[in-house]
Amino acid sequence: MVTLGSEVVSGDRRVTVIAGGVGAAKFLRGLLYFHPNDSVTALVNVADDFHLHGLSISPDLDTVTYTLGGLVNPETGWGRAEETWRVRQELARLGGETWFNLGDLDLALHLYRTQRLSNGATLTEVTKEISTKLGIEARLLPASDQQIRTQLKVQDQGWVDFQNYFVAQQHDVAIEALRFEGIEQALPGPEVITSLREADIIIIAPSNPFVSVMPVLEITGISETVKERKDDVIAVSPIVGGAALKGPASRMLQELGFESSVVGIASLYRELAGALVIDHLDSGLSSKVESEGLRPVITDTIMSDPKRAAALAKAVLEEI
Ligand code: FO1
Repeated sequence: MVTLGSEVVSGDRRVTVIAGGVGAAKFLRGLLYFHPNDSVTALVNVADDFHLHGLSISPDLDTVTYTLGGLVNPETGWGRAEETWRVRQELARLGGETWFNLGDLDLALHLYRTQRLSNGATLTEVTKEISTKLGIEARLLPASDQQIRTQLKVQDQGWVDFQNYFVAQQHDVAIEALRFEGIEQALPGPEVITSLREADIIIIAPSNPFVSVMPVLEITGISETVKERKDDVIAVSPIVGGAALKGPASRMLQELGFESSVVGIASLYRELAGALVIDHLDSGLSSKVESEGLRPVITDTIMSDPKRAAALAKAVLEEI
């Protein structure tokens, strides 16, 4: 790291970020604001992926792609800005499935991906094609080219698919367990392990540890590789002041038997990361984070705009 007056220049260290959806996308956009874009790789969760209307939908990859391509809907953090909904309206008229909101512009991406996959391209290849066309210089890698599907055991319902839990039921139901269908057979994408081995820094993004980070880490060889690099791994807590900024991470921690705070996050990452970035609001818990074996790094972690996200990413790079 080179310091020029008050300006910090982050050099061209290779950074690999383990990423879920909205939180990770905001963090990556902040990082790319100042770090050489071609030195950054995002390993993106694919266990939220599913099929609807015969289309292959990859929500986390698309959230990262749209955010880094400057196309994301700023209100939701997913989907396209300036979206229109004519197809959805017509589907509703026909009595089709409209619980998962696919806008007209977004549909073009799913059509393209589905067509390319049915032609025999891999998800890694299609992701590269799309990100290149959208002018993204960072490398976006699906964690696997094989199908992995998160399922949650919901009280009184049994096992349900992730998007049913997350979108159709608005994650407003209690869960008892989770599993990743297909993960035993899945292999890491072709460049995934190399990107972890060659990275100077590995960052676990502020994503849900259970449904965004774990389904990446549990793919054969990934957690082993991350553990070997533990001293170069830093995680950013998605929990601030005891609550998740978005999504069900906080209640999942509780329901799955962990402390619903940065201490619960530290206990999940204790074998994987050397340091955990926590918010000033949680500074009172830093000694407990330390007791879990992670070095606490205290900074502002709320990414309310891209500049704050960049400041967070800078603080993370300065720590390792
Ligand atoms: N999230 C929602 O809460 N409701 C939706 O209708 C919805 C549609 C959607 C369409 C495309 C896409 O790429 C993402 C979409 N998401 C939607 C977000 C997504 O399902 C979740 O944020 C992630 O899977 C969790 O990381």
